[in-house]
This record gives sequence, structure tokens and C-alpha cells, in this order.
Amino acid sequence: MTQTPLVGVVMGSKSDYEVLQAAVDLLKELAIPFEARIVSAHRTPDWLFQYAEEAEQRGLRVIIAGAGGAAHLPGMLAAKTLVPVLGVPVPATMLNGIDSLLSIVQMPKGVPVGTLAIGKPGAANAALFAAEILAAHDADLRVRLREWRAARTQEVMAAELPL
Ligand code: RP5
Repeated sequence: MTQTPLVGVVMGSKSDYEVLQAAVDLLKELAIPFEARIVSAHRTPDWLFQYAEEAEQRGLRVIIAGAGGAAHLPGMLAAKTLVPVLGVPVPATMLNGIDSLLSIVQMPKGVPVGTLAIGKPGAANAALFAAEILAAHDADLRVRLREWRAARTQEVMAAELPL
């Protein structure tokens, strides 16, 4: 993408990309400028702080953060920036994402993280949520979102059961 990114997609590990790709695919489909980075809360904490501190001045309007296990990445980012953070729980351990979901959703009062569903559905919805946030000030994007929804409606209306 050559335009200034509006959405930052970050993940704790390269292994999370299998899930976060669902967000990236939708951002591409909706023609929303984005960037994607690996930012680990416990392995690259200084980079996490730098990313969060620079996010607003670089023009990011939403951050989508996915992580597995003790998933502190979204909460730590939210603690360091006023850019809205959407958290995507990644199923990465024996607990299949329940650990990540609870880590992300149970932010103490004062530092919100908008938490989505576990895995790819959550990643896709994070991108759609980001698009809705941006569409509040972007009439063209609102049209693209309406068309995207209409296409999903048409898929259901056209579906036939294998009776
Ligand atoms: C978390 O640990 C990451 O977000 C990932 O979901 C999980 C496993 O990371 P790797 O061991 O695959 O690098 O920090």
C-alpha cells in the first residue's frame, strides 16, 4: 500500500498471521490503507511502546491487535495510545483461545480494548469494525461497506440446500 496506513494490524508472532490474515484480506477488499507488523508484548516490549507512542502521529486511526496465550499485546497498546484498539484472541495454546479471549476482554476499567471473537471470524470482524469506525468520516467507504453487506445478503438468498 502506498497511501498512509489508517489501520495498523499487529500480532504477537508470525504464527498469528494465519488468523490475522482474515483481517488483512478484508482491509484489502475494502481498499483501506493498512500496515501489518509483528509486535510482541513480552519479546519486543520496547518496540511495542514505540509502536503505540508513534501510532497517532503516523496517522493510524484504528489498531487491530491479535495475540495468543496470555495475550497482553492489545491491552498494553491501549495503555500507551488513544488510538482505538480492537483485540483478536488467537487460539495458540492447549486452551484454544479461551485464555487469549479472557486476557483481552477482561481489561480493567479505564483502558478499553474492543474484543472480538476467537480466531478468524474475530479477525474478519475486527477489520469490518475498523471499517465502520473509519466510515463515520468517509462516505465512499460507507458505500463500499453497504455493498459488501448487500453481497453477503445475496449469498444467503441465493444459497440452495442439497435436498
Ligand atoms: C503469543 O504467543 C503470540 O501472539 C502467539 O499467539 C503465541 C505463540 O507464539 P510463537 O511461539 O508461535 O512465536 O505471544
